[in-house]
Amino acid sequence: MSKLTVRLSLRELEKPENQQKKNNFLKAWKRIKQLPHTNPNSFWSIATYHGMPFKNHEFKVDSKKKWSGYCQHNNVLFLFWHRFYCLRLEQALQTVVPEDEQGEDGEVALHYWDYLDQSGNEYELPPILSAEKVYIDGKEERNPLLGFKLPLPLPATDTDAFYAKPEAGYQTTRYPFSGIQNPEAARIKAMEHNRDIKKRHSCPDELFLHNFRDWLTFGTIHNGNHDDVSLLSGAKRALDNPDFNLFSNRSSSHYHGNKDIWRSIEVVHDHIHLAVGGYTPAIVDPQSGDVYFGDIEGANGDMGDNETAAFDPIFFVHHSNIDRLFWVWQKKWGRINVINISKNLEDPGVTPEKNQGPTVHQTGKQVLDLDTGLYPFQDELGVVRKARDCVHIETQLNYTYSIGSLDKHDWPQSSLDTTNEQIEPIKIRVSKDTEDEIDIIAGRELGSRVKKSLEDKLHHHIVVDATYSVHSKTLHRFPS
Ligand SMILES: [Cu+2]
Repeated sequence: MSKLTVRLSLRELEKPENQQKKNNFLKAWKRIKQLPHTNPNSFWSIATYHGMPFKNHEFKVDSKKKWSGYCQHNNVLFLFWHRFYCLRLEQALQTVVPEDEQGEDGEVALHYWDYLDQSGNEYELPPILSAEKVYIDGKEERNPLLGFKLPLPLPATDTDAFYAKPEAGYQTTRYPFSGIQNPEAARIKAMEHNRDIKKRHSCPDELFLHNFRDWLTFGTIHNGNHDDVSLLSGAKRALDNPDFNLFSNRSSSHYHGNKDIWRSIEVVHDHIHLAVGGYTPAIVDPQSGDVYFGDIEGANGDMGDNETAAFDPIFFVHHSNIDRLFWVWQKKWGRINVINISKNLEDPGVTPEKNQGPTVHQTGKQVLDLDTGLYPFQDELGVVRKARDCVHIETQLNYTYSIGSLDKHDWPQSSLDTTNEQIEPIKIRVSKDTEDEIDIIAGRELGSRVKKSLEDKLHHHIVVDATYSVHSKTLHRFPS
C-alpha cells in the first residue's frame, strides 16, 4: 500500500516546512479548475455531483420531498457520502499534480479548514482563504480558492429555479453579496443589493469576517429564537454523543435529542455554510406572488444553499474538517472499524421520505444503512460505494489527518469501556475457529481490554478476524 495521504490544517500549511505542500495544493486547485468541463477530474465535473445541475428531471416536485442532486443531508448517510465526496476531490487534485511533480514532502492532499481552532487568531480566516493573490511555482497568481467561474449554465428546473444560473460564466459569491440570477426580477434585485453593499462599505471582507465571528461565537437566530450555542460548544456536544445517529445528522438529533443537550455535527456544518454564504429566510415576491427561498434584500451566496454550495472551493476545505471531526468522534468512541447505524424507523434520519427526500436511485421508504449505494461514487471495478467501504479512513481509504482542534493523540482507553443504554447491541463473530457469537456494545472497536475480558469470559484465546469490520457476513444484528 502506498504512503498515507496526510491532510493538514490550513494554518499548518502556512509553516515554513510545509511550503512545498502549500504550493502543490494551490497548483492542483488551479489546474482542476482549468480542466475542460468534460474531463471527469475537472472541478466542474465534481462540483456537479452535489446539487445542481439536477440529475433526474423526471422527479416531479414537491420541492421539499425530493432532492435531485446526489448529496445526502439530514440523514444517517450525510457523513459517509461527504467522506467519499472529499476523497473524490482529493484524487482529482492528486491526478493533476502527479507524484513525480510533487517534489520531496510536497504530497497533495485535501487540507482542512479548522475553524474551531482556538489557539491563535481564531476569528481570522487562514490567509489561504482570504488572500487575493498567492504564489504558485514562484509566480503571483489569483488565489484559486476564492471562487469559481462556471463554464456552463445551471438550468432552471421546476424544482429549484431560484438558484439557477441561466448564463454560463457565473462567478460564485459569498456573504455579504448575493448570487441570485433567476428569475430576472430577482437577479436585478440581487444586483442592486450588491451595488449597494459596495457603495456603503469600503471593505466588504470585514462584513464577511464579522458575520463569521458571530456564527462562531454567539450562534444565531432560528425561527425567531436566539440560539446561544457557539460553534465550538456545539461541536463538543456533538462529539460527546456516542450514538451515531444522533451525532451524525440533524433529523435524528432533532427527533431523539434534547435540543439543549445534544447537537449533531451536521448542524455545526450547516452553520459554517450559512456563515460563508448568508442566511436566507423565505419571502413572497409582492408582484408575481412567487415564493423565494431567500431574502433578496440580504446576502445570498452559494455556500448558503445545497444547490450550488459545492461550486465554491471553500466547500471542500470545510467538508474536509467535518470529515476530520467524524474521524475524531470515531477515535473517541472506538468506532474506527465498526459503526452501527440504528434502524429505528421512527428516526426520521433513517428513511429518505422523512428527511431530504429520496435522491437519485433511492425510494422514499428505503431504509438507509451501511449498504445503501452512495451514488455516484464507485470503486476501481465500477461497483457503487457504500458507507461500509469508508469506515476506516486509513486502512480503507489511505488517508489521515493531522491532530487538529478537539482531537487528541490518544483517546483514553477508558472511553472504550463506557457503556451507553441508547446503543443497540450487535453480535460480532470474533474468531474463525469458534462458533461463539459474543454480544458486545455496538460498534465498539475490539480494543485490547475488551478482547481480554472476552477471553476471560470464554476461557479461550480469541483470534480476531481482521476483516470482521468490513464484511457483512461476519457482522450480525440481533433479530428484532
Ligand atoms: Cu456541506
